[in-house]
Amino acid sequence: MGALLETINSPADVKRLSFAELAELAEEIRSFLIQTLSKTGGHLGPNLGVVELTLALHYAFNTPEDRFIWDVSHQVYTHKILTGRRERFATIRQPGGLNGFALRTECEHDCYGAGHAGTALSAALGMAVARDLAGGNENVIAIAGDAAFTNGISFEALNNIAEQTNRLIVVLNDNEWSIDRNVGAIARYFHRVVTNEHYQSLHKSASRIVQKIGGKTALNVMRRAEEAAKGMLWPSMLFEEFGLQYFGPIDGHNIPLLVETFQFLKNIDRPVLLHVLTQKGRGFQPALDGQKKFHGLGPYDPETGQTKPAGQLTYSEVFANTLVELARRDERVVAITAAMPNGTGLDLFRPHHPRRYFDVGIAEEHAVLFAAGMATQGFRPVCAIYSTFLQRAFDPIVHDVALQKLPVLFCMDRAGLSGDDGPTHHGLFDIAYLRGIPEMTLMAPKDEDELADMMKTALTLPGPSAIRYPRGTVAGVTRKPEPQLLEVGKAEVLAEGSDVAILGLGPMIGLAEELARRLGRDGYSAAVINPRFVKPLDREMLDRYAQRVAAFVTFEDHVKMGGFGSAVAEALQDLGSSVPVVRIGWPDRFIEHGKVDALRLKYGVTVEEAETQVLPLLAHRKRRTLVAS
Ligand SMILES: Cc1ncc(C[n+]2csc(CCOP(=O)(O)OP(=O)(O)O)c2C)c(N)n1
Repeated sequence: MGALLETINSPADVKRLSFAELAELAEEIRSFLIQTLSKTGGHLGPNLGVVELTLALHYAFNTPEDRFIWDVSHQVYTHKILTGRRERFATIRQPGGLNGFALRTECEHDCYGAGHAGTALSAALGMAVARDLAGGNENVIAIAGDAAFTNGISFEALNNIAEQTNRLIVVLNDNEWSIDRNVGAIARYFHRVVTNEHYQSLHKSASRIVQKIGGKTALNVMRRAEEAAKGMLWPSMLFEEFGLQYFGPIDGHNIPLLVETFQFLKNIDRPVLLHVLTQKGRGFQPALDGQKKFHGLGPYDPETGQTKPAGQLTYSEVFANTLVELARRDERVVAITAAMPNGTGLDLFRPHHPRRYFDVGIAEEHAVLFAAGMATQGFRPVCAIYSTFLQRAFDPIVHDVALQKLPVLFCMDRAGLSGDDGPTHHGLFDIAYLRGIPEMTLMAPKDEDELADMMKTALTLPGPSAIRYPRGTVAGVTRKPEPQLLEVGKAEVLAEGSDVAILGLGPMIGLAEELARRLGRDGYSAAVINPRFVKPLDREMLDRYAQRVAAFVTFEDHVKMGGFGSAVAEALQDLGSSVPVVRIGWPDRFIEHGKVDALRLKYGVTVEEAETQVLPLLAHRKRRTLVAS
């Protein structure tokens, strides 16, 4: 760790440094980030881009009194380092360690938590208005990336800011990247400014003056240069139309300029937007060359940026490859992503069917409505959206897709516990939010071969459907040459049994099989069932087993409340059965970040827990078996 960095234990320590020392500290932080994340993994690129911006913010403002609200908050690593978490920083994203995002419970300097995009402006406005009502004087600063402005909520906030307060600072951190390249009209609008040569030369000379003489004069010169550039480049002045005074764009790596600007903006009695230009991945060539990869990644070589080869295919890749084939046979199939072409695998689909591939930006609600529109015209849209991000689109799924019986397929990647990212990213609620929606068909494949079958099946259905599958690599089963159609609402019985029926949803089938083996060793006859469909549930199968078994066990990688086990219990009650159901899944609380296996153990999402709960329910069966023998 660098000599300056070792002295930084709070924002007050930052304020003691000269600008030259701050620049040095920025470089020390960069190498610290590169080294540390090479072991832990994390959002390297975004964090390398905001080192100077974060230093300047902490230099010019005073948290926790002043409030920083970071959009997504994947870029808060320097903020964590500067706010008393330097020594624990190597624990980031590790079990029991620092979370990878801002977390209110982690530190008083994290005034607002996030993990999903587009929330910062609205939340910051709420804080600013609360301050105004309470007669406070603190500064409220929202820091949001350019891609966050492709999200509707940011614009809903912009529409409202000037009406509600005259003191709010919005920092637009423009690096031209989302995870992939930022897309759409807003991205092009920002890009125009960045690439204009005339602006670039004005900008350079203004920055030079700031560096040479510093102080207010320099800022005025800078502002005049920016004004000239603005007048030419921003005819419609988007933000000014919204009632925010616009400043910039300024160099987001120039600490004196940033500090000077923040100090100036503090005293303006109008909401303002400061446009800063930063370079994602700055200071690490592999990250500059591989923007997508280094947005967020696992451990890597700190010299070369090399990562371990993936080995086994992921569920996302199988999804994408299958969709390529299905789209080849059916021209109505189109694929939609909300700024996640890489994560969902759809960047593999794109070269095969470029005209049928749509990246709509970080805009899940829009993605679903767009899909609904296409479906009304006879297309078969497939929305590839992570389980956690589809939460955003609940109403369009109900009101637009399901109510109108439109055949949109939702492929929900990262369904289940996501591990290192933590509670903002766990996909633990999708069954609960989808299974109550009329017309919906909801499936979970036990392996990659069945994922392909389910996709093929879904594309024949007259209405909406959803498939949930987990993060990570596939089971590695032998694939059929062709996917086959599944009978809707029909479970697959993998092993017959008469004492207990064990249902393992999706890849949780492995736990069901293991429980059956253990119970078998104890002399019980256990049926193992792959439910395939959460909705419609195979009631005929449930009824059949309810006649003979002493208990059902359900395993799911989802919250128990409202999940698959609940669906089974409800169905059994409707069938007039009083056979008990042991439900194994996640409890009614938010699950922290950590390793999946360790968290399963901690929260009882295990075979052992199921065994403990089910054995007392089977005791009388054992006696019978023993007496009979
Ligand atoms: C609602 C939602 N959809 C998708 C994501 C996945 N995601 C995380 S960061 C990111 C890109 C953010 O880009 P930007 O705001 O420009 O910040 P940068 O990483 O470029 O600094 C995306 C799409 C998310 N966090 N939230």
